[in-house]
Amino acid sequence: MAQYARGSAVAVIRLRNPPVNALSLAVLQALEDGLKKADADPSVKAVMICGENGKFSAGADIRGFSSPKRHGLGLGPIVSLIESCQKPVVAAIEGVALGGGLEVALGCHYRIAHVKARMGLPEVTIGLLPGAEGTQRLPRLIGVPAALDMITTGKHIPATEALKLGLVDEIVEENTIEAAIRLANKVIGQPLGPRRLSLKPVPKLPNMEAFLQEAAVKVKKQARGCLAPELCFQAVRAATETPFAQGVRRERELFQVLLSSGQARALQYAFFAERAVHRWATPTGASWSSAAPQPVRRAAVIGLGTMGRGIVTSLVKANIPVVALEQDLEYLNKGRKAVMLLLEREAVKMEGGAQSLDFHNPARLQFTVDFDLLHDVDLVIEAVFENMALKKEIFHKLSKICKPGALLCTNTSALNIDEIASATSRPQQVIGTHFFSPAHVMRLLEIIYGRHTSPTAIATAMQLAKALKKVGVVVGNCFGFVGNRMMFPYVEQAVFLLEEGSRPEAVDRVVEDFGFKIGPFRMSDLAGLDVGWRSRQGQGLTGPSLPAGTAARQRQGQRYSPLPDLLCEHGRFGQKTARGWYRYERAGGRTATPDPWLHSFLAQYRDTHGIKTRFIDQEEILERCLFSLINEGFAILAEGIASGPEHLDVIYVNGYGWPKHTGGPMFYASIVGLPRVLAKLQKYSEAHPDVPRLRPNAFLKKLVAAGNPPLKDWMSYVSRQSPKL
Ligand code: 3H9
Repeated sequence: MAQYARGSAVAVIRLRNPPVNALSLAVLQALEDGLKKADADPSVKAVMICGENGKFSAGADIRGFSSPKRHGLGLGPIVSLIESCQKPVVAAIEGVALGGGLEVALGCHYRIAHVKARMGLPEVTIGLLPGAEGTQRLPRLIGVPAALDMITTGKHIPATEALKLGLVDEIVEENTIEAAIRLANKVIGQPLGPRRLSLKPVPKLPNMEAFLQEAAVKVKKQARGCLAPELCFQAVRAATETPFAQGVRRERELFQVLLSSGQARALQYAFFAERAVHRWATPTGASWSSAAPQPVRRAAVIGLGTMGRGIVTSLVKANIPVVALEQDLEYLNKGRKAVMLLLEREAVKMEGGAQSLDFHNPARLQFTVDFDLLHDVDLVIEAVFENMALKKEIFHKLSKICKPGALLCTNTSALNIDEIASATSRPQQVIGTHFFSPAHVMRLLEIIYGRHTSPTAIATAMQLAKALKKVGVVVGNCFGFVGNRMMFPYVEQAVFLLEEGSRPEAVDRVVEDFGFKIGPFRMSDLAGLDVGWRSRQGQGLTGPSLPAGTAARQRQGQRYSPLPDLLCEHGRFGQKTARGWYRYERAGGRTATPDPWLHSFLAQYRDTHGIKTRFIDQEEILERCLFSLINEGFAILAEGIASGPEHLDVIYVNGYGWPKHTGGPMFYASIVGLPRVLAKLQKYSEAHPDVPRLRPNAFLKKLVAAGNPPLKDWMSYVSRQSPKL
């Protein structure tokens, strides 16, 4: 609702819809009523609009877009009504003014903001555009380049930047509401014409056309198949070419196109999925609602390799004092230098610079080789390389040194948490925290509970994720957890496709055209082929421990491709050796070029193994890679490793570069339709009977048999799963 009140000459309209004052139908109605009342009351000389609870408004109610009535569409006319009011209207912006919230403020004649407020038009991030005339008013107020940047990226800007851009008239450090009322009183009687943005021309640029052309190319490139940024661009372009009213009509048309697109639905699903995973639960009944986190006042990180460095940086950025530990002085000094470099770079990007991070202060960041310094930390993150014996040795030591309540985290991408915990005297405090590289940049944190992990430990790890500004997703313990376990079949299919006739660049192109940031082969070159090679050697799949006489393309009766092993034997580790699935300009180079050597190597390989090269079309490439990954997702759900499909989707979108505008793998499967996914898996599985990961999972079959229920109902079928399936 919006509350109307009158004090002296200024009427106050307060947007009220906790927690973020979303502009629901009721709020819009009350806002409209309040405005009409104020306009009609001769004793009212000015109006002030603010929000309840220190927040202006986070915009239209996103849930309304998927309701059959499509609420929120009536906002544009209300913004016009504000602007045409005969009495000055002042917006008092506290907390956030986002989307429709900022559009309301743009309709006001004056805007005053608290110094800590943030503003933005984030509609693009949920697959829409600012549809309440924001694409037409903002460029008139702050110019085309700045408006285009805000609208096509959806970024939030701090009040200080808003002031520089001219988005707000004033910022205040104290009581914003009082300051806004003072301003409203001051401007009573002043002409409103110059304050009505719809009457202003769009500021000219000397080279508008050239600017727009360049911007169009940039937006398209960054959008990677996502529709909203391009349509946002077109709406702003309309502001530069047509009068206000016509621009508004164009904005509405484009808004409708986006609203009815599947992408908006997928992105809105992703928005709520990210919030849903905060409410974690485990099969034993532990959950977010009953578990309380422990405070983390001081942390330690063991191991300053690539992961450890990123984790230390992340903790320092979150203002958590850290002890960083290495095994000897040589590694410590190397690690310290690298961490300092990362922190300096981060400080440059941050408001307040190096001072705000204070990383030269030993009370905030201390480097050591002395384990005893960990005796009083609240949490330890072990980030040494993936070696079970080493990890167990460290955890054994930790359980002797650390104080009784300390949380012991292991950063691992696949190892068994229970086995690591068995090396300690307190397995209830051991938990997996799988960071993604670079750890100070990537948003995902997979949080893995073991058999004995306590609910407090899970709650504390989730709290840590929040403090680090990451999305924590709680999952169960299995080889590869959720993310990597689903990745194995995808990568396996990609390599099988090469055996059968495809090329790395063809597979990568199909996957990247689908919207992935990077295809499986470019990814493998980036990560280093030697990592997987070492792991396969450890598992006895290749290398000296492989029993003599093992068939080249079979392991334990299943199809196996030795291609990645052969590349490693040729010294092709990827970018680091300038050769992998592609060629690079130099060792460490980033520009992948298709490699004729590899093409003839593949041809020779097929000859050696009697494989007839065939043409593989894009559909087959995409389906075999994605559906095998999705199939594994159903196995994970059926086993209770994750508590819902949203968890898998949040992991894939935030940690594996899955295109957000398709919602994530499980949402994508629901859109493709489970019967189709099943039929295709059946077809590919029949063609490749020696590939178990193509065999449709029983849970998928069950959902299809149950009539393809909507994704939100899938989990209700898990417990009823028949053992026969
Ligand atoms: C729009 O305005 C279109 C217009 O152009 C008009 C067209 C005609 N609606 O994120 P949090 C919920 S489109 C409904 O956890 P934080 C959220 O789900 C809109 N619900 O807190 C959560 O619920 P729950 C453009 C919303 O402090 C709770 O509020 N605006 C909305 O970390 C708390 O949220 C946006 O895209 C909403 N608009 O972050 C802004 N917003 O507790 C989207 C939030 O049940 N919102 N909720 O899980 C945000 O970016 C963040 O929520 C915000 C707060 C920064 C505001």
